[in-house]
Amino acid sequence: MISISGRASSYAVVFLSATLITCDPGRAQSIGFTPSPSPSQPDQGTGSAEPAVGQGLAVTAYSSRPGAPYTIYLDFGGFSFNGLWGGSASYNPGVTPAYSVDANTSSFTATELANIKNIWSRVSEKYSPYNVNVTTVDPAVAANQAATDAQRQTYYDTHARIMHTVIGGSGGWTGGGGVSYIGVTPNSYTGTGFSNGYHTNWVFSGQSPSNLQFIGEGSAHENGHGLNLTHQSDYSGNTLINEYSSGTGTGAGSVAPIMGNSYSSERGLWKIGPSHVNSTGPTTQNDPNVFMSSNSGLSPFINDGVGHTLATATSIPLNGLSVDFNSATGVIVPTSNLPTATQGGANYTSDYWSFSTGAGSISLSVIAGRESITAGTADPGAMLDASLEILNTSGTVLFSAASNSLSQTLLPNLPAGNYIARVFSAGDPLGRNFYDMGSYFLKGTFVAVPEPSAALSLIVATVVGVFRRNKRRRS
Ligand SMILES: [Ca+2]
Ligand SMILES: [Ca+2]
Ligand SMILES: [Zn+2]
Repeated sequence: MISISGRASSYAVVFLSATLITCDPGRAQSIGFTPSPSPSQPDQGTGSAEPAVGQGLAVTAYSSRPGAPYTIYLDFGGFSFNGLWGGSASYNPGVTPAYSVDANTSSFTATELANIKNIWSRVSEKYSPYNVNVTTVDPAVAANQAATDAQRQTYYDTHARIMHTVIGGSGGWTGGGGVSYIGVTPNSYTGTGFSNGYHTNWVFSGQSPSNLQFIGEGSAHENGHGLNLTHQSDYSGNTLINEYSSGTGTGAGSVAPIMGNSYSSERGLWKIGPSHVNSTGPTTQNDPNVFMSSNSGLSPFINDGVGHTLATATSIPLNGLSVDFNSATGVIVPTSNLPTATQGGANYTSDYWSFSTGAGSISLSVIAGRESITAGTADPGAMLDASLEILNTSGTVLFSAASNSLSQTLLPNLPAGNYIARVFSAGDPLGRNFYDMGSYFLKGTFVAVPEPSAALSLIVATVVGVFRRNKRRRS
């Protein structure tokens, strides 16, 4: 657990029709909560002390999967919430200022803009297996429904499959590192929930605005709630030890559940594990399975367009003799759209890439993660423990690199010929019940292939020339 603003930070979570949980590690408490129209809960703090500035600041447009059925809109520009969140007097969000590292919330610095892209990429990676567009583009603007923040809010709530994540402020109005309703994303709210702002959630970046892992993991976490997940917890028998599991801790090789506390682990991952639901004891929660089974239109997992069999291998795109890492990209996902197990590479798709090389030493690397910040370099926040094999065209494995490492490199000396590179998931090799899926790209260099057709032409031309010279001599 890392400390944010001098105290342990965590995410508050609100169950739409059940229980409000105010989450501070070690003293989780539950308070009965009934959503609107019965806002009868004790006031937990009034309004926001944030300055009313910075609303609607323009950010660079980024979209991870344009056209996907689900949208997670990351709103860094500031937002003025209209009314009481969920219709509850306990939740008076008021104005959230724009995301800011410095004291000026009325404009973005170059650092803040770079941080925004970094955070967007981190959240995009978490949702890379899913048909979700993580974007900084306001769908309400695209719909011409953004004359005011109140109109924007109405647009979000009345459209299914949208979440609006406000990233800014310190959250004094509710506490925790972020807050969201559970299971609201697939619905539209035009009846009892109308104007309650169910499609708006918050990540309180002001608590630690330069901690991009906190903000990125937090944004993925809150939207996990919107898509119907509760917390991944640690139990001893039926006794709750940590509501927010921090997995295997920190440092190289560490993993933690996105739906727990993944602020400090090497990887924050989707998990099968004991969840904490209404203090009733552990209930197994299979994160991606819940996503797929409870969000209409989200299934199936995405198809990255790379051949998934030997026979349908995709040619590795090249720049000369080097792999074109900008387009040699893919996403490894579970083979089942309702996955039941994390362990074993066979539970995930493989990507088959074909290439030709001349005789000699080649290099080929699979690098886990996205590369939207610097092409050819992994963005922070990669999820996949990638593995790599080189096969002959009959499918026999010639070389393999499959250590407990996110990225792998092979440097074989190959006879000239055609080969297949297979990228696949290590498949939770340590059996920790974390899904090993996510994006990757390839890098590498091959050896020039001899040009048989050109050489043949040369030979023919030479023979013809010799023949003609001979004829001339005779004549
Ligand atoms: Ca600023
Ligand atoms: Ca690996
Ligand atoms: Zn939470």
